[in-house]
Amino acid sequence: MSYENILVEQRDAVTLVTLNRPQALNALNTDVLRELGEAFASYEADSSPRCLVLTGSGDKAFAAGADIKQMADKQAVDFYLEDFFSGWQTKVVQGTRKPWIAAVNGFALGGGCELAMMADFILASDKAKFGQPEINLGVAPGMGGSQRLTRAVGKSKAMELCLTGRMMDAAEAESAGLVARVVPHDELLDDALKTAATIAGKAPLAAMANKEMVNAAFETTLEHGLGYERRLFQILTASEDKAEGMNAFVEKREATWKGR
Ligand code: DAK
Repeated sequence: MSYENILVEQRDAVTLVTLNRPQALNALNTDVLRELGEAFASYEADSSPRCLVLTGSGDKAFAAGADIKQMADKQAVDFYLEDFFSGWQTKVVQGTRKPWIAAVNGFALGGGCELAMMADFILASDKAKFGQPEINLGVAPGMGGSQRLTRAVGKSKAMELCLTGRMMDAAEAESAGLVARVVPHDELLDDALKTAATIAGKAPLAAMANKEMVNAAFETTLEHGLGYERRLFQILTASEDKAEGMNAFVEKREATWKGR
């Protein structure tokens, strides 16, 4: 498949997707979102790539938000009729069962921050900046920012960021729990690809199940979450990869995963 607004490369078992509108700080428009949805759908459907990294091109931005120039003249009716940014594309990205990482290499603002927060986790360059500055445009987050940011950093900081529109740097984002790790800017992509390769080397069913059970923690009570985790564990014990993983440990050799 060929894309105009994103780059998609296979690096062994890792798919690297790069938002590619550096002249607009990788601002997200409907074409970018459509292509992103297609790339994630291909990743999900193909069993060979086992982890995905999403990053931004250029030195400044992951994505500086939704494309303000595209939204400026749109009326409420257009947003509604087009189901702008809430159609199948974002559902595909959010609903991906296979693991993926956001490698945030600069500004992640508004929709850019919201996109990064859809990832299983965020690795950030020490130059990254996060924020939900929609209030400066007379609007508010529309793609999950008020919900995911609040779950990640708590009410007080999420509220402060949304109400003031200020950006937080990578160190603050890490200490607030939004970011898994901060790495030097020039090492971000290598680190993200290496981390993704580590995940890609794990048993694929187990990776999916780990992702599913951690995400379940946000949707349910502790008691139900613990039951859910136990059931998924029990299901995994029926897999060929469970037998292989445990036998490999006992036999002191590397496991060879089948994804079954
Ligand atoms: N949209 C369009 N173009 C953008 C952009 C954006 N979000 N951000 C930057 N650019 C463009 C600039 O216009 C400029 O283009 P030229 O003037 O060269 O043509 C180029 O990128 C470089 O930007 P700057 O010259 O401004 O660069 P600086 O380093 O001076 O400043 C900045 C960087 C990131 C601080 C600044 O560009 C900035 O404040 N950008 C806007 C950030 C922002 O407000 N983001 C939130 C956008 S609102 C929805 C769901 C979600 C959303 C909407 C609807 N529905 C479900 C309906 C999401 C909304 C948003 O994300």
